[in-house]
Amino acid sequence: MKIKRVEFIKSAVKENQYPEYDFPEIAFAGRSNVGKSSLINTLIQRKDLVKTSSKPGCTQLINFFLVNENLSFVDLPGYGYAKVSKKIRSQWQPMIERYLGSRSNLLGLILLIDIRRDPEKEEFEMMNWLENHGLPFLVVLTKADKLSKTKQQKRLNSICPQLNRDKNGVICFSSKTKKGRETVLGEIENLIEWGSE
Ligand SMILES: Nc1nc2c(ncn2[C@@H]2O[C@H](COP(=O)(O)OP(=O)(O)OP(=O)(O)O)[C@@H](O)[C@H]2O)c(=O)[nH]1
Ligand SMILES: [Mg+2]
Repeated sequence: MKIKRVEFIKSAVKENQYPEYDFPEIAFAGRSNVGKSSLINTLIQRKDLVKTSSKPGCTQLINFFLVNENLSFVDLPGYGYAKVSKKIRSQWQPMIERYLGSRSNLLGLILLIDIRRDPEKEEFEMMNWLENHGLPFLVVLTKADKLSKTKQQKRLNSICPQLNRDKNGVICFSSKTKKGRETVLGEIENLIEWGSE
């Protein structure tokens, strides 16, 4: 897939603020600071169209981007970051759940996990929810550049059985080196094809 044009459409909290278009939509979810916004920037080859930060809790709203005028990417706020105030955290969870539960053009989700961490309760809860709702998802292991190639393989071998997935459904990725970019784009294309059948 060639990405030619990307526009930021809007930020939203509630359903009535989501864009009204019904282009196929792919959402990016994962723990705060895992690299969701950076992954989107890498896919669309823009350094900073999506705001990123070394401080967790950067993305606080649901952000919609229109790609090639016919595909939508959604950057979700991260979960699991303890230092965000309880009030903000208590608003994020329902915001994400409402989005996932109500968005009819949502075709699939990219679930990001830091390659150096094991999946935890939040990831298992998210995967259960996705499986129960029949929403296909791809797992991307982020920040692969932080490990040597051998260690990346070791982490892949350790994480795949924990997720009960084979290696085809788990991609090693780095927004620093762009490793995995083409694979993620290819998988997004598969999701779109699958969704249009
Ligand atoms: N080395 C390295 N750093 C990365 C990578 N991806 C993201 N980062 C860094 O990790 C930090 C968080 O990245 P973001 O893309 O803002 O993370 P996020 O998941 O959107 O975070 P929230 O919006 O807070 O949920 C930033 O300092 C990024 O530069 C990567 O592949 N490699
Ligand atoms: Mg972000």
